[in-house]
Amino acid sequence: MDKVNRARRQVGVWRTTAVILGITTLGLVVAVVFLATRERTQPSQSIPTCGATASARKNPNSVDLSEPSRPGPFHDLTKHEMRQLRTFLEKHPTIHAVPAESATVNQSYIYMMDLFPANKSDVLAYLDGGKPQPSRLARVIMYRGDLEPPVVEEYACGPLPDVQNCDLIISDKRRNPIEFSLRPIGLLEYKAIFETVLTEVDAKIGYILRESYGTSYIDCKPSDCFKFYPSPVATNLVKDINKRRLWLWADYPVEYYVLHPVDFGVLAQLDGSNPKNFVIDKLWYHGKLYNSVDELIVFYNSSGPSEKSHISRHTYNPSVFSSLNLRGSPQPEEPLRPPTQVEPDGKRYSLKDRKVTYLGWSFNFRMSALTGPSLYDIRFKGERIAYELGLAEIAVFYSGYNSLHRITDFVDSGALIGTHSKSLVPGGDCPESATFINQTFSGQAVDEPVELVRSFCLFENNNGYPLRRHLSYSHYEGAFYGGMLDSVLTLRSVVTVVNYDYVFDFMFHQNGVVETRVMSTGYIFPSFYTREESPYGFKIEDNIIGNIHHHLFHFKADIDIHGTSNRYEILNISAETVELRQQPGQNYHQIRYDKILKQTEKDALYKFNFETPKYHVVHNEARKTNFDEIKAFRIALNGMSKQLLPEGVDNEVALPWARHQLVVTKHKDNEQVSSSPYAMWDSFNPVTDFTKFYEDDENIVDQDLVFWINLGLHHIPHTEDLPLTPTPGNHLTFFLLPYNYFTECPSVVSRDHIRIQHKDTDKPELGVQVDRNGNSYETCSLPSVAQQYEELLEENPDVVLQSRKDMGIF
Ligand SMILES: *[C@@H]1O[C@H](CO)[C@@H](O)[C@H](O)[C@H]1NC(C)=O
Ligand SMILES: *[C@@H]1O[C@H](CO)[C@@H](O)[C@H](O)[C@H]1NC(C)=O
Ligand SMILES: *[C@@H]1O[C@H](CO)[C@@H](O)[C@H](O)[C@H]1NC(C)=O
Ligand SMILES: *[C@@H]1O[C@H](CO)[C@@H](O)[C@H](O)[C@H]1NC(C)=O
Ligand SMILES: *[C@@H]1O[C@H](CO)[C@@H](O)[C@H](O)[C@H]1NC(C)=O
Ligand SMILES: [Cu+2]
Repeated sequence: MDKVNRARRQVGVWRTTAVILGITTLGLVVAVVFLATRERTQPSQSIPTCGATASARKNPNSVDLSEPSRPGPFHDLTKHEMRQLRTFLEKHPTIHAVPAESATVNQSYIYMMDLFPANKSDVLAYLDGGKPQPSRLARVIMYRGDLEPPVVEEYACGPLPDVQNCDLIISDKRRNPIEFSLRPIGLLEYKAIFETVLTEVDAKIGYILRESYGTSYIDCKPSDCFKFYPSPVATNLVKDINKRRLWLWADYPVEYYVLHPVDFGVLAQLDGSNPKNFVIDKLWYHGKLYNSVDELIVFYNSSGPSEKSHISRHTYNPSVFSSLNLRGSPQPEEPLRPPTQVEPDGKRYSLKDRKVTYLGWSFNFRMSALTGPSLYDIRFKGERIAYELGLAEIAVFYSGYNSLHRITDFVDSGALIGTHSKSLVPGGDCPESATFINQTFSGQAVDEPVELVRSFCLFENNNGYPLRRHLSYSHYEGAFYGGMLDSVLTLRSVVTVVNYDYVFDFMFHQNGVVETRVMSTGYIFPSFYTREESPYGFKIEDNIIGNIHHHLFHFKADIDIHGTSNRYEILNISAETVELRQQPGQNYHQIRYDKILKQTEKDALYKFNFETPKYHVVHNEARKTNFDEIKAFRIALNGMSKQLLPEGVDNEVALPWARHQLVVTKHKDNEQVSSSPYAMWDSFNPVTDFTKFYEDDENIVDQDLVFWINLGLHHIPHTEDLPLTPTPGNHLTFFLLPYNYFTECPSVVSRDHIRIQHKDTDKPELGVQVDRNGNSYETCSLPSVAQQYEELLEENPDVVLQSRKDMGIF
């Protein structure tokens, strides 16, 4: 007998001894455990089954995507409401909006119409108190190019759909009217820029462009002409609230143009509302800034070839580094389709009037044109957990040597976040089984409402990992298995703001957890390579460096735990020194937690510190657990980021929300949004100053609380960001987790759960049974793998639980 066999036999002997010992010494206890287990898991006769039985019943879930004639308080503006509102605005004696088709920058025209959510107290009185539904209002953004000086005006108009009034929105949290220079870029302005500034560029220095780059803007083959990438210069950089400056950077029109910059850009001056006054302010050429066209011409005409650019475009070919074509040798070698999601018994969620129900969950959702996706009235098992949960702002701050990247600080509300969510592709963006949902916005150049197709997708999938599981393999441990995959419902939208794509997911787990996630993908925004750019990025292709930048995302979570009277506490984790006791006189160190109640808004400002770990929990003091503990939800932040720029200068002023990872404020109806569509430009004097939300330092004990969450990441692009930034590694998430809220994990009710135990606990050798809670493979034609697995267990139950063989491992 060799050593290995001898060792095996010894282990076997030891095992047998241990088991006999176990059974004899712990016999009583084990028997009790077995009895209890058996009692709890007798399959109930009343459990219906899927498959045969189910086909006699009907899956009660349904999906209805039609637009309601009587929309609820959270529903976005319907087409009917938008049409009515537009007619009203065109007839209004002082607003007198012009029809979109004929509008010019110097007229009064409708920039955007969006739902203006009713005040929370009125909506709660309707939802919970049986009061009538509050009237629906719209927020209308009017561009008043017709006024002197031109301004932007925000109106609240209602009641919808038969509008009676439009009133300027007056609030101490948002100034109104707003300087015209701060308005989001619109289609009309863009058109005007091409007709003025860029046409002037071509007329005056087209020859420089053609000599330096082989193309220009107008006098070129259409498929060859430069495309221009816009980058706003916020007002704090020019120290003047009325100055509107926009860099336009030249890129070759190769898929994808942003990855093909040259070293030429124009700073456009777009003051006022008359496009005739749109002119060239400055230019960047070959690593230097020029104060005027003439200055550039004089330099250029008197310079030798070495002081000029000589760049030729990448010709488009299917394998150019920036294209999205398959290249290299394909994998797998043969076409084999990827795994896919199936819903064997149909949908387990319902959708009607933008309200979703799913395995105990319900919520409403919308897509604000201004701030993007938002969820309302999120409930689990009938109890409201959050009144509102949604995106508030997206920002990305760049650095660089060249004058454009140096000033580029995008605050994406200024590009209307919601309107960039469309055209989700089944199999590419969402599982094929998903429900795709259109979204309607008011148009800028057309009177009719614009329906963006497949703006959201809604799907249930299993994450491929267990929500929970435990295996007690051996007799001694009790011999049972219980586990279930984490099947979740996801509401997804992907916002494409020019080059970047942001994937926003709201996920509902069966254990009462809401997960909010953002992932970034899309193209990076690189600059033309020069040696001076090296502190700001790696050279990743012939002519480009990927400039370092900081992504930031702001979310609003209006959490309501058992009503609106809530407390925010931290569970403060610290190390303590205690006596070891068993070694008298010797100290020992361990961790503990202390509850700290946050009293005021300023007291609650949170900056993450690795040295002081803590939990953030929210509860209603009047509703404790059976054990008199806090019955709470926990806010867990996975994706916090530190904003390094100094506070109060430059464009940092536009995002004071990025100063803290978490801010808790008392709910106010006029503090609906932490940012504004003017934040891209308004850093000289922000229209909405988030610090005002907490500067009054109000008491937040037993109040209606709003949690403002900031996630982010620094991005130093690298070659594998070509062609697109991949999402793995940049998932930023936060969770709302029940925390002593339920008496046990609410997923215990899930039929997804699989339990395996011995058919007879006293006679394990008879084998095991698999309880699928009505989803038995015999009646439900489960995937054949499940059937094969159960057949395998019949043959050899030791595959899952210790039954006949002694495996020889503890
Ligand atoms: C969504 O938009 C597409 C394209 O316009 C249209 O065919 C489809 O009917 C729309 N879906 C709904 C539910 O209106
Ligand atoms: C408004 O702009 C249009 C073209 O952009 C121009 O033809 C018209 O004269 C302007 N009107 C006024 C009052 O400036
Ligand atoms: C610069 O050179 C261009 C092209 O040779 C010529 O048309 C233009 O008149 C020159 N301008 C000046 C100011 O020298
Ligand atoms: C909270 O914990 C930190 C360590 O994480 C400790 O320094 C601090 O004293 C604690 N505060 C309270 C009030 O317990
Ligand atoms: C909503 O609340 C704001 C701020 O408290 C108030 O000014 C406004 O009148 C309220 N709106 C309605 C429709 O009651
Ligand atoms: Cu990035």
